[in-house]
Amino acid sequence: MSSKNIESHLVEKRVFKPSKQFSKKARIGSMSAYKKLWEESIKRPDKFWAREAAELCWQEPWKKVLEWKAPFAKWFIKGKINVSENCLDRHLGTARQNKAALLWEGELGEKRTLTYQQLHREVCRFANVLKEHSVKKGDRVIIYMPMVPEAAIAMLACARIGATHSVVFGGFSAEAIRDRISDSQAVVVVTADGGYRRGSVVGLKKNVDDAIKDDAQTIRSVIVFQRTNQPVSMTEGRDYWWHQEVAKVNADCPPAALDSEHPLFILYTSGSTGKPKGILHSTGGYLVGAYTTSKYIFDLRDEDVYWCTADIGWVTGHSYMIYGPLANGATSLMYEGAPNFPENDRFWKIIEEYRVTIFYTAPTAIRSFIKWGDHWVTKHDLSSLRLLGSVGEPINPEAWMWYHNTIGGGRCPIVDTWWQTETGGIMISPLPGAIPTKPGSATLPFFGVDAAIVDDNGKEVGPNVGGKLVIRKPWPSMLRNIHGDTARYKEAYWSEFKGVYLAGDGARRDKDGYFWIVGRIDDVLNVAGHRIGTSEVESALVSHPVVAEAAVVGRPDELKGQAVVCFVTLKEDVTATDQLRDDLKKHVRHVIGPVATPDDIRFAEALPKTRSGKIMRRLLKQVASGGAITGDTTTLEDLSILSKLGSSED
Ligand code: 7RM
Repeated sequence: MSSKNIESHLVEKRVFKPSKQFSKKARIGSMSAYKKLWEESIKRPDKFWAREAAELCWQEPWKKVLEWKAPFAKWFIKGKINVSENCLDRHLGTARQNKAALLWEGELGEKRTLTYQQLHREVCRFANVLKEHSVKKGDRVIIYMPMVPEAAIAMLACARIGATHSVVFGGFSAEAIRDRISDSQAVVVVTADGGYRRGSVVGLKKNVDDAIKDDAQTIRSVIVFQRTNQPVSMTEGRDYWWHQEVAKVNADCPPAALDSEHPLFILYTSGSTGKPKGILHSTGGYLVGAYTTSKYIFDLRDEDVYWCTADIGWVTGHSYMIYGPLANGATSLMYEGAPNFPENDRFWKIIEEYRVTIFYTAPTAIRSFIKWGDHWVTKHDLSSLRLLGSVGEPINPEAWMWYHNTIGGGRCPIVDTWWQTETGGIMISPLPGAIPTKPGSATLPFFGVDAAIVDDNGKEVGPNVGGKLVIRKPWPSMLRNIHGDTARYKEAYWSEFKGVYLAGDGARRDKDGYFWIVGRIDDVLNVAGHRIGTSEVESALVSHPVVAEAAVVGRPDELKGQAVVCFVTLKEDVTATDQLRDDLKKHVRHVIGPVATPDDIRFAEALPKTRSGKIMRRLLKQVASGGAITGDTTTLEDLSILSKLGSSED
């Protein structure tokens, strides 16, 4: 996919201007309005961000907008603010009080609506439960939940009392939970008996049990929401039922006055080494970022029904299902399950039924919809849609056009939003009423974002020259650190170019200054929108007793963007069999989780290495893609290895 994208800006002539009708109503309704505000936001960031931040409610005003001692930023210095108050209390006593905050649909078709008032009540009660379990300001809480309103309630409850949440995606394994508990030193886990996925039950509580069975580490309590009613084991004095705990407390819980820089959450994401990075986000700056981007990019209105299909286990679920939309007083739809359950048209059924107006999903999902066929779409009335969004990986122009025509009926602008766990909020994206779109381009930077493409020396490159994507100024929702590892924070993002944020993506700009993101330049794969470090998969493989060495690379995949291909050498006297291949796949699933399941395992006699012993991933990528070996192989230690790297079908 990405290789097609590299050229697409050179051949892509199609430009889609926002319709007059859309622009007239939009907050930013013209290119000149965008440019004017963007320039102000870059030249006078204090002024721009102070105006945006003033739309939120602060318990104490800030004294200074920004303090930047690279690579450490502080935003809204000395300001006191509470995220849950801004997402909930702020709308009470207004016309939004009885408006739906969350519309929820379970995979089995159950429906729940929580108004702002109801959500506020549930959040206050659960915050009191956390307090009863001695959770204090600054303590970490792991949330390992299915997509149910209680996941959002748990997050907002943490935010209310100043506990730092760390949501662990339900597709991660017991070992992944264990690692995150140990890294974050969390005191409580919030989970559920199980969750539904494509009709079957995922045993979340069982995974938590496995994670802490030998050693609970710092965990004092496990609070279990009852979702599936399947039997689970409950350990006396450690495990508590959600419904029993909330029955014991009242709904009176004032929002804590938190410093603007107080850590709101840690979210683990893959990097170039085996250990995931705990990306740390702040309270005030993060919220201002999520609020402002949601307001301008999704152009949220009170009458919208907004649906972001991301799981809360990913940053998109944090910023654009919960915090951004609720801070704007919007109605956010949450769907528990799979897009093809019970049939391939589940998403379109939901859009039709709830009259969804804004739909935000990932290119990998779009490519599946294309494959399943238009008839699943055309039998539904999608005329309520007015705006579409894409996130997670580059969207190929063909998928963009299909999204535009078949889902958007040719009338909805598409916002292709580039950002990362680290950036907290959208960085490069069209403003739907202002910026003409081109299929495959995330277009132009958001307010306050000083994005550029530079060469290896940090020098900005000219139009249509590829390079590294960097951000040259701090922004409110930027990560503040890697939890417990300041050295890695400096090294990973700020060491290549001094004082400049290195995104880890390759990109170019066209003659109109539009950004075309190519993909990661580090050893991170993007599999169906999930970030997976090749070294994480490699360490999982070598942790298996028969594996001597492993190298993992990505192969372009029509649906998932990239597929995980593993080259494995076995210890002496171990025979490569299909059974072993399956065992190794299962082993990786067990160690990391289903999201990292290898697509292909190839047994090799040896791996191609340079004389200094570095695995030549470039060659392996070519072998994995079935392409001819091209380029320089002069540093290859043993050329005969290349011919021996068979395919998995051997
Ligand atoms: C939000 C999210 C981040 C990585 C990022 C890119 C890729 C995300 C786009 C994109 C091209 C996009 N956070 N990426 N959005 N590439 N166009 N619109 O995805 O931390 O999980 O991943 O995803 O490579 O660095 S993430």
